[in-house]
Amino acid sequence: MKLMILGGDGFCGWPTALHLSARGHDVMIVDNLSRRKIDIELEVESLTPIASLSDRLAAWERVSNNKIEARVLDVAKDYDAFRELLLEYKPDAIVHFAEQRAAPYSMKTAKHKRYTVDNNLNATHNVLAAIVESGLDIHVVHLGTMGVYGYGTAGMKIPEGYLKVKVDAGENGEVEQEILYPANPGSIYHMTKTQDALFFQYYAKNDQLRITDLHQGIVWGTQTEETRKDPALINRFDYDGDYGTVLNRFLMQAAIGYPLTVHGTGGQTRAFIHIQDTCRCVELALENPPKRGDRVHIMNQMVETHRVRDLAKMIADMTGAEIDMVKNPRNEADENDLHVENKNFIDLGLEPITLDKGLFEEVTEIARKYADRCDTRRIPCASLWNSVDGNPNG
Ligand code: NAD
Ligand code: USQ
Repeated sequence: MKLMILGGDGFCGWPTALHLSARGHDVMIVDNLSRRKIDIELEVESLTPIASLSDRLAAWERVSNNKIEARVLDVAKDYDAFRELLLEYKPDAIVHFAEQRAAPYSMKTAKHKRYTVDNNLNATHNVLAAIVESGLDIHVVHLGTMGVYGYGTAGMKIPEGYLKVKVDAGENGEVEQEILYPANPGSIYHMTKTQDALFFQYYAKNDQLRITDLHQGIVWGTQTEETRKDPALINRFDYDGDYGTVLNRFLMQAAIGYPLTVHGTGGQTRAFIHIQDTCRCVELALENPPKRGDRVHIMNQMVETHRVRDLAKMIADMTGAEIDMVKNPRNEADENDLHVENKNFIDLGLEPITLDKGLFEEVTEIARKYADRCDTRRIPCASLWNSVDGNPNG
């Protein structure tokens, strides 16, 4: 297949681009390098030393004999250039990772809220509008989030995107319908993903675009089969309070002897997936596209659920790390239960990688190796959720 990977320089996009190139697909990366620029803004760097995009691509060609093309382009802003690129490259499918993905960053100030909304909604809408205008039949695989469902306790297994409901229609009796699972975003970032979902519903209905939306859980791990092949291929590792996600942060904190930062009671339960499985799931989604006229395919891209304080205890027991119960900077429930359906990917052949001591060790080894690159001042989460908590920017 000819594949265009939007956001292919990022944490999920880079290993996915390599994974697909290694399996014989023609790959073009499109990225505006905004994630690297945000590191400069936040005065922090990936814990792992990441090579420039051109050095990454040269290293990949050297170790694999495969060439990945790349274009530096802002999908949210450079609509005409993006449409022209589609007409020139004519991809069979687009994998869309190109959004601002950190919930804390999206809550920092009004400026960050507005940037996240402008960037994410325009990127997604530009992709859809450009496909229609190009007249090409391109399958869109979008990386969405489990967070669209919200983190209340649903009292049931969360289905894959759609919910069967029975409505009391008065004299017409009971009406059965299948609706999009009610959106319940917990941050401005998560809200942009719930709005992406409406764009997808509309374009699948009106223009018969073929769209797969992957509701992904928290990704952990760093390296994949391909990124291990050369130091210049190493994946990024975010540990700071805005972009670092919980499990990678705990593993890295344990490795450098920093007490594990559990927010509040640590009662939040979340869904997790290893980065290698992210690559495999995208491959499976590409191999199993919807037909024209199908409704949006929605799959829950997650493997297991865990409560934050249980993860902290597991890592503390393994490593002797201390646990620090810090005041929760977020506006979220103290406790939630989470049960998630992931039958679609299992039926397509996903053999899930689950939390495993060996993989933990790999992450902690990386964290130990690059510990001198860690700026511990950047570890605490400094972005507060709402004005009620005294956030002057809320
Ligand atoms: P990331 O920030 O590391 O990568 C995103 C990439 O997209 C970056 O390289 C960035 O420069 C690029 N980008 C952003 N806006 C762009 C634009 N307008 N034009 C061109 N390029 C642009 O994030 P990630 O962790 O790789 O996440 C990728 C996607 O997966 C996101 O959409 C995110 O919502 C989703 N996701 C990530 C996780 C996770 O735990 N990391 C979990 C669930 C879903
Ligand atoms: N948390 C801690 N301590 C920390 C960091 C986080 O207790 O040091 C808690 C948070 O309060 C939250 C939970 O851990 O309850 C998860 O936080 P996170 O930062 O790991 O994940 P989140 O903000 O939900 O976002 C990440 C990705 C996002 C993706 C989402 C998938 O950044 O792109 O969409 O995971 S999901 O969580 O399933 O919606």
